[in-house]
Amino acid sequence: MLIIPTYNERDNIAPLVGRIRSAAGNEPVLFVDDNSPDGTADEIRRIQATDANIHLLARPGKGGYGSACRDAMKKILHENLADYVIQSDADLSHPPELLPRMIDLLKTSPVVIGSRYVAGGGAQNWDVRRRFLSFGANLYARLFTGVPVHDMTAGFVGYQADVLRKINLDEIGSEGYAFLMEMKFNLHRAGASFREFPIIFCEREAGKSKFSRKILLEGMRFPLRALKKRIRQRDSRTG
Ligand SMILES: Nc1nc2c(ncn2[C@@H]2O[C@H](COP(=O)(O)OP(=O)(O)O)[C@@H](O)[C@H]2O)c(=O)[nH]1
Ligand SMILES: [Mg+2]
Repeated sequence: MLIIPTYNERDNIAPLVGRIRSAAGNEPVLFVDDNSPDGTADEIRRIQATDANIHLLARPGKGGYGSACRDAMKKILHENLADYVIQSDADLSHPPELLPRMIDLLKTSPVVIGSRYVAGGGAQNWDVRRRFLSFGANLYARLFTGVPVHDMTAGFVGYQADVLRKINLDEIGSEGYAFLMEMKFNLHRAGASFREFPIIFCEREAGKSKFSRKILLEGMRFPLRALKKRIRQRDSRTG
C-alpha cells in the first residue's frame, strides 16, 4: 500500500493516480490530506468514485508531513491493511514508474530507499549549488547519524510492515524532512537493514513546495541530536 501526504496538491492528484495505475495496476493508495484549502480532498473523492483502491485519511487541519506519514503508517499497521508500506510525495517528484522495482525489492529487503546518491541516481533540473548543498547535507547526516544510507532525506521509501512494528512510531517527533532521517535512524537502531536503488528525483511542476525555514532548521538539528544520542549510549555502555 502506498501512502501519500497531501497539502494543496489538487492539480497533481489525477496525473499522479494515472501514472500509478499505469505502472503498478491496482496497488492501494492511502492519501492523507490535511483539509487543503485548494480542495485536494474533493479531487481525491472524485477519483474514489471510480477507483475502489483509493483511500483517504482526512485530517482537520495542517498537522505536518511527518505526522501525516505516521498516522497513515499506524492505521495500516493497526488495521493490518498491507504487508508493506511505500511512502511517496504527491508532487510527482518520485516517479511512479519505479513502483514495480520498489515492490519487487521489498520482497527481500525490509527497508527499500529510492536514492539520489547511488550510481544511476540524481535530480532533474537542479543547479550545481542545489546539488552541492543536498549532497553535503546528506554526507553530514550520514556521518553524524551513523546510518549506512547515502540518501538520508529520501522520501520515496518502502518498508515491510513487520520492520515498522520494530519501532515506536509515537517516539518519532520530527515534522519536516527530519522525519525521514529520524525514521532511518530509529530503524537502524532497531537492527533493520537497508537497500538503496537509484531514482532520478523530478522537481515539481504544479503546486508549491511547503519547505520552510522551520523545516530546514529541524533538518539541520536532527543529525546533531542523533550524534548526542549515540555518544550518550556509548558512554552508558562503557561507563
Ligand atoms: N498531509 C500533509 N501533507 C503535507 C504537509 N506538508 C507537506 N505535505 C505533502 O508532503 C509532500 C512533500 O512536500 P513538498 O511541499 O513537496 O516538500 P519539498 O519536496 O521538500 O518541497 C507533498 O506531497 C506535500 O503535499 C502537511 O502539513 N500535511
Ligand atoms: Mg516536493
